Amino acid sequence: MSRRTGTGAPAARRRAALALAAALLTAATATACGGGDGGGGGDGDGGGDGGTPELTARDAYVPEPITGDVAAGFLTIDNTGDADDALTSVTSDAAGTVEIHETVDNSMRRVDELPVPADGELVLSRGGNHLMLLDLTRRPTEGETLPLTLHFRHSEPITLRVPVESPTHTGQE
Ligand SMILES: [Cu+2]
Repeated sequence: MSRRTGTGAPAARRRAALALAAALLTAATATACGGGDGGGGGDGDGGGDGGTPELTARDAYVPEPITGDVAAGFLTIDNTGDADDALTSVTSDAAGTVEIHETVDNSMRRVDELPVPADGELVLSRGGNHLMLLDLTRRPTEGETLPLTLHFRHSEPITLRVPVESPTHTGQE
């Protein structure tokens, strides 16, 4: 157990945390989090046609993490409106940082935002897009809830109490 304090290497610590999280994300065959491998996506969304996005969040959960370093978050955001929106950031009193990750070719990477298309949905689920809660204030345990606030490009923020489920919970049933 080498415990390092204040050597100013948060990147290394974060990398380790992300690798751990990757392992937690089930058989997603996820190798590792690309952590900071920019990329930038670059498929700008087409802005609205003057319509309005109507967002609701459902089926949110956080599997109980094995350590207190990092936890994953999953949920679905429905857009019943007639304009596109995008999830641009997530915040939580329970975590210092919440990152938005996507999974491409079986590896995860951080993205700046994810689209919530008009009359569509954004699904965050195991093996796919997900949230990564870093710098947790303490290890969440099954049965409690965590506060999570979703921020969007156009819509008002949505604040949730997200239940902490068993480590193997999938949200399917
Ligand atoms: Cu990830």
